[in-house]
Amino acid sequence: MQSPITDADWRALCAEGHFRVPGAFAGEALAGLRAAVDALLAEAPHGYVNPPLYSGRRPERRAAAPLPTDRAPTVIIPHAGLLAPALLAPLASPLLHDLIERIVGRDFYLSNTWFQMVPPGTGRLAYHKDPRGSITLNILLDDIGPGMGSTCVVPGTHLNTPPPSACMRDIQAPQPREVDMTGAAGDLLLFSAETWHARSQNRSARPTRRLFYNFYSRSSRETTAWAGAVSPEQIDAARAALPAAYAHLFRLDAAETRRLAAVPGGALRRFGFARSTSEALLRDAVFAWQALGRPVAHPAHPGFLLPYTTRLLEARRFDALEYGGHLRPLTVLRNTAGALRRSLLK
Ligand SMILES: O=C(O)CCC(=O)C(=O)O
Repeated sequence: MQSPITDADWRALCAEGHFRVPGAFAGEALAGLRAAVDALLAEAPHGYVNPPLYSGRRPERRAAAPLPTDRAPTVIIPHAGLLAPALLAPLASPLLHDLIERIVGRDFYLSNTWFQMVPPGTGRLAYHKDPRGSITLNILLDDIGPGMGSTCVVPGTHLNTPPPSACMRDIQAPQPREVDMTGAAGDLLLFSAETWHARSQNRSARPTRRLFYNFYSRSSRETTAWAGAVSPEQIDAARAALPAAYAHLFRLDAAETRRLAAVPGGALRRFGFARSTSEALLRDAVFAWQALGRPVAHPAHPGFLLPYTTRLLEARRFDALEYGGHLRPLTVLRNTAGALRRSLLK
């Protein structure tokens, strides 16, 4: 990354929830990333089966190419940056570090890192939001145009929207306002995991390759996807690949997170800020009401943010009409009945 993003770029990122930095890691940087990925693929040409995230279990190599009927029919190398520290080279950029810190607060974690190749013909991934309090980066390893298996987002939906499961008749279907996060090899793409996002079908004739890096604020999550799934030596090697000032990317301290997660204020505010997921609608609406358009700096811990927030949330106030207007009452009723049935059967 050659230069800091401008104020106009920052405003665009906050308003849209996604942003592209063209050519941020082109040239030699891209060649280094591709070489590291090639070495990983030489060991595991079909990638790995990824156990549930945060299970601490190690991924197992796939013996054969994924089938379109598999749960994740893409070639994935989980924890790629910890298997090949050369893939962490982009994170040594102070400009990028400052940008991530501006979004999620100081001492953030490298929460997850993976490589993904989307074979031609691979179908869509359904719309969802991920838990709050993070930012995801993609580095494109190929030129990727529309309909080539990249992440697609509905711009602006990190603000004032319930989760897609309450708003869309069919979360697998393309949405009218969606945009594919396309670009040239070496481009850096950022998106808020709180936008409505999915993955487009790869209708092209070739596989498309991307690197993913997800960063969590320290107040939003106690651990990382790679904790327990890679060896202590691999973590040491990853830490050593970056400047000493960035060691916080790999530092876990659950007690510190619990201290940061305490939110001052009344019962309603504490209810809203008590979970990272947006799937429980009432709590999600209270969170949005309490968090959107207000300062997210933690009042008791300088440099950190309130749990489950990013600075992108400061862009706009909560708008109950806009939030409620997205809801599909029948979908909400069906999902509520399903959740009730599941909890009664437990
Ligand atoms: O594969 C993709 O582009 C979708 C990424 C995604 O859904 C995520 O990072 O949560």
